[in-house]
Amino acid sequence: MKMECSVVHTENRLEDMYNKLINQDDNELSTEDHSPHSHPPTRLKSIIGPSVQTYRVTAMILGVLCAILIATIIALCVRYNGLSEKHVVLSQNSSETHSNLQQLQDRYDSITATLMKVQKNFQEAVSAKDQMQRERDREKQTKDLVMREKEVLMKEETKLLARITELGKNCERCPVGWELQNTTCYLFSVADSDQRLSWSQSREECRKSGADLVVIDSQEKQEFVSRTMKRIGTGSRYWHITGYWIGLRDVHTEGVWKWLNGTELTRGFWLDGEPNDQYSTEDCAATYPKDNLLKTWNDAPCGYNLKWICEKNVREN
Ligand code: 2F8
Ligand code: CA
Repeated sequence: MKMECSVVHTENRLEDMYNKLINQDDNELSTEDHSPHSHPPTRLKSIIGPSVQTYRVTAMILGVLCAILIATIIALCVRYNGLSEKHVVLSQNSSETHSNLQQLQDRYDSITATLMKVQKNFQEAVSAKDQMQRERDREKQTKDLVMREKEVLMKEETKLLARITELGKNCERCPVGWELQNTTCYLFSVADSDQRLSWSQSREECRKSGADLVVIDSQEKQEFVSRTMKRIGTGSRYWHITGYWIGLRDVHTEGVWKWLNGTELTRGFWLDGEPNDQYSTEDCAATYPKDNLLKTWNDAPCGYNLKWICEKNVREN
């Protein structure tokens, strides 16, 4: 706009100058030549002849330039208005985008917080699962242990039931507290576990019951006696007082072992290194609870106090 004004102003000034010069020449003409057919004044011609044309062309160019400038300005204004509207729209969009971004940020924060909670819960669940697994393993171990104990108890029960059956049969054929094996009743002197007697006293106790000290003249009897002793248990830490007197001696001839019925021993079930007649005092035989059922005998002094085993035939019905 300023430029436009400046152009107009310059144009006005040029017009003023032109008018002044015309007036000046008119004045000069009035003094020099008043003829209506005379030529224009020489000074004016020399000054404005070509210059006026130039001014006019210049003014036209300037006018065109002004018009272009005005058109440009108008176009720029229009363009500016369009951009302003776009700027407003973009500002609104930016505001909405910012608002959406904020919402998304809030959502992200919320989801992150939820995720943390879920992770925490997951960790707790994993810990709980591990704990449960450990408890389950412990329970399984306990269950296995209980099952093994149950198996042992069931075997024990089976043995006890068999024993009850056997005792039931014994009731009919052997005195109470005696063991039945084939056709013979046996008494292991364990009623009073502290009671121990010499070989002769023990034999006397058997005789009071119509029995005598046991004669172990077969492997079957040896195994039966050994198993029964083991079932009863040792009852002492000192093995040499855990023995039971049997009906075997070498009192008459050292080294010649005879049963009570006078028959000579053919097969003995001696412990390793026995009989050894220690200190030349050991002439009576006893049997001891040992793991090896066929190596349980030892010779001991006949006056030594031990438990004893009696035997007698079953009652005749
Ligand atoms: O070492 C075997 C030996 O052990 C005991 O004596 C320490 C026995 N004594 C008694 O049972 C009294 C021995 O007979 C036996 O030979
Ligand atoms: Ca001995």
